Amino acid sequence: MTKSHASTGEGVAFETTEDIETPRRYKVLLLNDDYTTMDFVVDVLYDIFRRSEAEAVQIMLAVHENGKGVAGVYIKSIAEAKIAETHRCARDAGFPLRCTMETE
Ligand code: TYC
Repeated sequence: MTKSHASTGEGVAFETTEDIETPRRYKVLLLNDDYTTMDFVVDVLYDIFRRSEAEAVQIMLAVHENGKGVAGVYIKSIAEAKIAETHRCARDAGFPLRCTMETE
């Protein structure tokens, strides 16, 4: 049987903790507009951003009042996918709903 890396000190597999970085996180911001219905925004928050119904209503109202609000916080690839899905759903439904992302 060959010696394990742990016993020989060879290799780097068990010494990597110092160069593993925590992935940067991104806030996905929902933007207000005058045309998208409140119900549609609540559905997006529920279906795409996995918010509870109560949270979805609260976030939608905050965006309606303040112009923008955080739908969720994710690593980059997930944030991009959720934005793309939101824009596709909104376009398919004929609404101008937009979202953006920024670093947390
Ligand atoms: N302002 C919209 C209305 O009065 C509702 C709305 C809320 C639209 C949030 C977009 O991100 C949004 N129908």
